Amino acid sequence: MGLLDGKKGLIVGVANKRSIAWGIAQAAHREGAKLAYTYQGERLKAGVEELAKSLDPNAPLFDCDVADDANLDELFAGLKEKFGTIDFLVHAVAFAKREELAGSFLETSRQGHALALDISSYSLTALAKRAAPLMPEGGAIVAMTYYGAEKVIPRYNVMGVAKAALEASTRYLAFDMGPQKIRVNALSAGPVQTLAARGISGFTDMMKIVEQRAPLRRNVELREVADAAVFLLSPLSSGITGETLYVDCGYHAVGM
Ligand code: NAD
Ligand code: 0WE
Repeated sequence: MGLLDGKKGLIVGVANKRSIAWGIAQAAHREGAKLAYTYQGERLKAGVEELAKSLDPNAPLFDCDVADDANLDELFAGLKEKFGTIDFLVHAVAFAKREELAGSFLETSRQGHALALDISSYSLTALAKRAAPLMPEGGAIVAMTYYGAEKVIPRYNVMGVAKAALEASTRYLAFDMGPQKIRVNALSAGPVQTLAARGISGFTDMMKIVEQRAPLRRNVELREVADAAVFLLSPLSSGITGETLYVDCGYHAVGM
């Protein structure tokens, strides 16, 4: 008996085998879910296709740029055709221009702010709005966030502002979608070595600091993040919505 037996879900944000979205897909599959995926453009298609097919040769795949409303409409039309209804949605997408994640937040440009908020925050609302009609019997939505939403993490900069907006969005969406029995939660993961983390200067040092200061004295594993996501998608969390769940080995609980 799996926690997600008979459930269908859409996973947004797989880039490669290190992606948090892929970890969640594997855990959801293990618990019995049937999955559809999006990939961001032709460049990522073959890789995501290979991963998706390794779990289910029939998994539906859709090209999707979350900044494009028409593209999102096509995605949900296609998903409706393939799955009819869905039970859950995983949002694991973030983007800011590289230069915004270096130097000081003071230097954030108007355009850089708008782009980061569009891709990393508004996209959740855009997806949720279109997912709702496919969830007539209720459902669950999980979005990935990070501690930089709540406290200053040097160089996370405008992404911290975007994640704060994302977390606030989960609460407003939870309020609006609750009457339709759709739960909306955020999962705040500690640092994980992924494509989005690679090339961020000082990332390895940050992981060392977590190892020293987190109550569990180690970094979180992708498997642990994925299992917590499954919990938020499953009936085990039926009373939880509008929440941000930290899966960070306790780092967020420590003040000094
Ligand atoms: P990743 O690079 O594997 O995933 C990021 C995904 O965002 C990619 O699949 C990319 O294609 C997608 N994306 C970016 N712009 C897009 C667009 N315009 N349209 C569609 N897709 C787009 O990295 P990840 O670390 O797995 O990131 C997934 C989520 O987890 C992000 O929200 C990130 O902020 C969050 N997160 C990551 C960490 C970490 O340390 N890696 C920690 C906490 C939260
Ligand atoms: O959310 C993230 C990273 C998201 C991200 C990553 C990139 C790298 C490539 C968004 N946009 C881009 N744009 C690029 O061009 N994380 C939680 C991982 C992360 O990123 C940091 C961190 C942590 C942790 C940046 C600075 C400081 C800490």
